[in-house]
Amino acid sequence: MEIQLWRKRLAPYELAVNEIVTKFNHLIYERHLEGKYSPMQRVEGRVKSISSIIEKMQMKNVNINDLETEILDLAGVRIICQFEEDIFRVKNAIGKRTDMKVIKEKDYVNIMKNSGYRSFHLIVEYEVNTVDGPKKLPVEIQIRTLAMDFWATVEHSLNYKYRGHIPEFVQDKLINASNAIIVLDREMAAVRDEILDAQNYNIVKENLVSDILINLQNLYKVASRREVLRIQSEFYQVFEENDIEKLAHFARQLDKIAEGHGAQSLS
Ligand code: 0O2
Repeated sequence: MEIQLWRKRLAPYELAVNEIVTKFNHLIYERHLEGKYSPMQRVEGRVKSISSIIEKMQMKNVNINDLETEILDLAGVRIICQFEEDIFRVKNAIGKRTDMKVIKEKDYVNIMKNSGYRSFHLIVEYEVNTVDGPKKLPVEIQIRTLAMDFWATVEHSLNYKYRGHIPEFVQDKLINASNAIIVLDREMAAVRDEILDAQNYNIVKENLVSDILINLQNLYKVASRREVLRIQSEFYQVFEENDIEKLAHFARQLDKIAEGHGAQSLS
């Protein structure tokens, strides 16, 4: 098939990946705006490269006419979580979405592949609107922890190096590493609440500081320089104290001052 035809055939998948990645990233953004922890840490996506599609078609003996029905990971989205239990929270949340329908699930988290690979896979049906009208297509969503992702990335590059024939002694090491990751993820789960508290604290603090700085910047345009300098030096003092309650109180007071000056609507 000509390269141009490949591109045309893969274009809807490109759109699906872009839309889903944007939607999931927006969920992370909304969580952070609320000063809350997001079970999704990072989202990435890709359309399978033409060479790896051809390789997979040859390996699975798939005819080009059956490409879309036989190869279900032409569009792929990967969600990275911090903790193993987040994988299942994310998977359940995806199951409740109205813009995609789960048509297949593979739990390689609890049932590790022989290679040592662990991840939760979903195939969802997703509709895109193309120039030729609406088109429903499958998208593979892989959900894994940071540690599982590290393992998969390393193993993937080894597979590339050894062209699928990783020597036995390397394979044994990879299985050991995967087992070590199970232990690591369980250990991290035990201190999850502590870690979340610390991270939430940082998110709340970052949001407060960002709001304060925007208000100060806007006040410079409308209030007297002396007043803004006074507020600014008060802010530095409160910031130095590292007390989130005081910082929140300061942010609320500043909000009122900015509102009084009509400074909040300034960009
Ligand atoms: P790439 O280069 O990542 O795209 P099936 O449903 O069994 O008919 P499939 O697609 O082989 O078909 O299913 P599976 O096993 O769920 O694998 C899909 C993808 O999961 C793979 O895509 C990999 O991305 C990942 N994966 C599965 N097994 C392994 C593994 O042992 N190691 C690593 N690193 N990744 C794995 P591709 O097309 O193989 O590769």
